Amino acid sequence: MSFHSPFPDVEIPSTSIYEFLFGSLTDAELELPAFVDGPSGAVTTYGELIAHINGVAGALAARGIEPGDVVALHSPNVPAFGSVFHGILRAGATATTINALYTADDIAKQLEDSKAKFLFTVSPLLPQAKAGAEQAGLAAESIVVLDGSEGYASLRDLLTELAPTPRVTIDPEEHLAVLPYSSGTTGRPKGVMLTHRNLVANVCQASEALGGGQHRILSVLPFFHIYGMTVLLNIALRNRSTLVTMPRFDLMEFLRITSEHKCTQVFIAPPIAVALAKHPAVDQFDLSSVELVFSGAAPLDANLGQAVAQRLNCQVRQGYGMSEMSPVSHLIPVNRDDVALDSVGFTVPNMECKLVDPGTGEEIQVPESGVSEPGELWCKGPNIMRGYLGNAEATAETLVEDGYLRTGDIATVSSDGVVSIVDRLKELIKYKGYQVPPAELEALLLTHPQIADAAVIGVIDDEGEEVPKAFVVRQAESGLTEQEVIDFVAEKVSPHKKVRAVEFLDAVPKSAAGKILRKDLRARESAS
Ligand code: AYL
Repeated sequence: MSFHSPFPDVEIPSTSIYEFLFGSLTDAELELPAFVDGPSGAVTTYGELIAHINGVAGALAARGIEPGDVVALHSPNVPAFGSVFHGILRAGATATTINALYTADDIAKQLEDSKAKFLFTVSPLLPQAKAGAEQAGLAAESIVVLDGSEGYASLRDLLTELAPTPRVTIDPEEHLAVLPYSSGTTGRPKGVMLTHRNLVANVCQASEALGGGQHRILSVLPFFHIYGMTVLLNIALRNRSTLVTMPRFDLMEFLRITSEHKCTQVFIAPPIAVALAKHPAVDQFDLSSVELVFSGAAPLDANLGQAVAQRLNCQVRQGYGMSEMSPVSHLIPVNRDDVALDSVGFTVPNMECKLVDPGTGEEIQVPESGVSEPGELWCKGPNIMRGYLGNAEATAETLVEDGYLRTGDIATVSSDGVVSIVDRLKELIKYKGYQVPPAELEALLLTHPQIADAAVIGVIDDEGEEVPKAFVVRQAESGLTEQEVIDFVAEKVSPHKKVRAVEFLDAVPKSAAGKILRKDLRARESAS
């Protein structure tokens, strides 16, 4: 028994994301601030943004980038992100956004897998970008350092070329706009193929529930991740809001910038809610401009959410989704005060969902009153990805019958359509909202000469945060310590992927087919 969004369908224009966001900009709107660089206060107007987007598209075309080519963007949140991101799409190319925390190895893998022909980065990230590009065989001429660096073209260099914007035809249904990387339900990160229509659709589906209208938006959540890309960047630009950017999280800067720029909407992942609810520094700032704090990407504790709402005297709302859904499928609308914060609210317009018993494969009934039994959440709608790049097998496991996407999350639904995420079926770990694919850490652990076998799962630490924990089988007579395992991994991975707890086992529990029985490890963990 499937359930629809309780809201009427919205119209989704059949157009490129550029046309959709900027096609109707008026002369008066060109003067509005699109971006404010939080640290410096520098403003980019909508008029400047459009000029820069067209300039980037022209410069890419002049360098031989054609529709269908992939261009990588590796940058923290700075105003130029918007110009480059939309410039790539304007040229008809596909943007693959790279996590700013990634190591050279991670960068090389994504460049190779996506077959990126060009890379934009920033000077603070150049050492790892350069090493990754070399490993992937990308020449220095194909790298632009936005803020400039000896031996590389800068964004200004590109813009002063004044190369004509190419005329490209974009079929919104087919043309890939972005390729963010996600490990999905299993394995290593894969390129998530999202079309122009996917991106346009999700803006249409989620914008209204977030209040629509013009806002000043504190933008610390990374634009390279789909949350920042759609929910911050694209929805804000569509509504002629102002994005106040921060390249990294620092509580004092976050509070100062929110207060100084009178931000009205603040988007966070749950760890920031802890600081907003508990840190004494919050009282030193005037945060009265804040109307909405919106959390997504990992479960928000309802009490914590309420504490933030009380302390800041604002609304707190939660959303849920996946990179594979562009990403928003569920959220609590701003105009609804009656929805429990431990839920993820309602299915967004134009979507249909069902819950499937992971044991029997049978559909779970939606009750006439009360709350359903838990089941795996399956979703369908115009925001669902086309598949994983070059990976038909993973695509077939995720996009199943009748256009449904298997989320790998366990949910319940109430008779009035409120969905709650109650567990995770898939192996993915979320650390502070960032994806940590256990398969990657397991493969790395197995390269240690004293490790015979390993399995990694997410566990909840003393602060209530999900962290990666490794279960390790040592080689015979090895005296390897827990700390040595932690250090071994920490040296090789980006900070969010560090193993933060270790336990030694005699054997990793496995199925007859050799698959790690993660649920046995989880059961062991909750029993301890
Ligand atoms: P990815 N509660 C519980 N789990 C969540 C939540 C939530 N609110 N949001 C995301 N997840 C988990 O691709 C869940 O396991 O996209 C899901 O399958 O990095 C996985 O994270 C997807 O991870 C918004 C704002 C969605 C943000 C997002 C997040 C996109 C994260 C809707 O309004």
